[in-house]
Amino acid sequence: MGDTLAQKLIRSHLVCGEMRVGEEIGLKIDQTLTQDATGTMAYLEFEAMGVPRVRTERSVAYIDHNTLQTGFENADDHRYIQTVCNKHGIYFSRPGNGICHQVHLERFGIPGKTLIGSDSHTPTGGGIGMLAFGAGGLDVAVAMGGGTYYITMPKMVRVNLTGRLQPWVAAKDVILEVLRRMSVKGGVGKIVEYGGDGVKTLSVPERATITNMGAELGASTSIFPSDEVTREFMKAQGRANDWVALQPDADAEYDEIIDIDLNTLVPLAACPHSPDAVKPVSELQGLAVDQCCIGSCTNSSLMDMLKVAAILKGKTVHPNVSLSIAPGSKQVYTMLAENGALADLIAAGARILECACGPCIGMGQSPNSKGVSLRTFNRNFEGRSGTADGQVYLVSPETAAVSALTGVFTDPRTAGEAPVYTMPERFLVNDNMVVAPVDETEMNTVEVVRGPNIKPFPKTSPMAEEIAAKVLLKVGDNITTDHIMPAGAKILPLRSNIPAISEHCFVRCDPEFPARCHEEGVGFIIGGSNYGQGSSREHAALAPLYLGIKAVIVKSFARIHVANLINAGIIPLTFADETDYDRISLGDRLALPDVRGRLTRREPLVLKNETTGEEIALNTNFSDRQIDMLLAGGLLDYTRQQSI
Ligand code: MIC
Ligand code: SF4
Repeated sequence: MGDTLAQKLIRSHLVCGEMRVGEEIGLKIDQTLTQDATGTMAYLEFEAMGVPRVRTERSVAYIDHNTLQTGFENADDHRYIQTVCNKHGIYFSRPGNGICHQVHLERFGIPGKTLIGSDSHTPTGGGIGMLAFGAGGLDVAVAMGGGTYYITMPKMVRVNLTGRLQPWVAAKDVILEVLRRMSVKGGVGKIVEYGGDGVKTLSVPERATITNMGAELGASTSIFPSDEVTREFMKAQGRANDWVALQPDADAEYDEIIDIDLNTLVPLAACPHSPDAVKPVSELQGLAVDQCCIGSCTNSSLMDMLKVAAILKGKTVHPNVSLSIAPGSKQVYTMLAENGALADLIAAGARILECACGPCIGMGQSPNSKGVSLRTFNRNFEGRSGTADGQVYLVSPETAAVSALTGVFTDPRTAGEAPVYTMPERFLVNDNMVVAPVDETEMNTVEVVRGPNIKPFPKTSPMAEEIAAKVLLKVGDNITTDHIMPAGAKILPLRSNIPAISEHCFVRCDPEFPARCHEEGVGFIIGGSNYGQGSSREHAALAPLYLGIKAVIVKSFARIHVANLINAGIIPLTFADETDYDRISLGDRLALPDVRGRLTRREPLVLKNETTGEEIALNTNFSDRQIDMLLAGGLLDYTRQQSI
């Protein structure tokens, strides 16, 4: 039996473990990326490890999230990241250069290489055939130091594409269709590999839209083959030499196959508040729209922008709609300016933003109360826009642009001829906003600048013999990292200050949670299925760590979050029988007797509900490495004990 493309890349990067589904495997990482909202912590962790220079082939730090500088904090963090990168051998993409995933695809990604990034949408790189994973900052720090990256060997899903997209139907509609079929937890423990005849009809930016939003499936990653289309893209970026052809073996076997006929797809929208609440746009036709936002790492390529400019050209945005547009990178922005398309956007009344995450992470442009906002982004979790009752729909750039003109939800197929635009043969290449690090021989001349908002990594301690504490929070299914550790313009500047950001932990679910934690000192969290879906932010583990949470017990976890909990030394546990979730209430006193001894001896853990007197069985299928990490008090302590 042959290998799937993902299996081939895993095999060629395998450091340890057996490639058997469900087993832990270790991978060699060729490239890393960070962004500024997770980057400060990642570099503080890297510094704490004491490795002088990065050992990857290429590591890049991007500034794209915290670009709204309403106080000194974000600017201080940018300065810290710039200096720490300069010293330790990391390339620094300055604010203004664009969104990490878009720029990485354009300028640094290489087919066949492994990439991990401290951002859940790192699988965007799968659009050019990279094996790219979102990870916590600590995992990225370890990889920068030359350490192995561990994942659970995933199942393989093949999405078989046939036919060709019809006019007005976009790559966004392909991934929304996959989300409709698989749901936000359908990809957990799986790699989604695209293949079939339809692949060659999709350009690299379109493929990247699809692999980017594979994160919303909960998938480990998504990947496209590297073919002639990829070669053309690399060539247009002046990087033809980096191209290699990559295909799965003809006799590769997949655990699951999904067939999608591109001819039959229609414009789709993910309704509030989940990326898998997908309906045809035609069913929403006529709903009044307050805002449209075009951009984000999912849909901010030159191609997306040119389409939108062609739709808006010579027209005016509807009086009741605010339309914001953020091109994905300096390359995209400059090319739009040079070919006149930017003028068409401005003339139509679009509010042009800098090339950064912006409204996607709640950095400005929050909609009005109960406002209907059509966004080309990838997440529409409740409150993420910054407006608690905002109604965010995820749509293609075509649907957003056409609806911005009509003022109501509009199926773009009703708008006449599809937009005509031409893609240039060459992209404009100018890497003047990427700062190369100093040579190793000069690293001691660089002083790392730390602002007053930058506080050290929270204190960890080895696992206790026994844990006995109250349930300080009980939540339901599909809790996102935006519930656990909200983002937005007010809270994001605290990303380098765990004590301060912890005061916002879970406040959207229960405003009293931080205070209760301070009162009790230690505690448990109980949750439902797919707990921790969404972002890679390790703050969703570090804030609970700081607040004294010792274990999180749920029906099931999302992949990156469970790794972050272990990295932080918090024990992630699942119920052996999901109905036991109902046998625990907020405030119950729970105990994990002899937890240290039992984990050391690889014995199952038993949870005692001391309030009801019941015993509850738990799953404890940790790898030896994970157990050692938990016993040590997390990855940082574990790494200090080992030599990487
Ligand atoms: C997101 O889209 O939620 C973010 C903001 O990019 C996060 C990273 C973060 O929280 O800093 C992600 O996707 O990992
Ligand atoms: Fe930035 Fe939004 Fe992409 Fe996250 S999903 S990296 S916030 S653009």
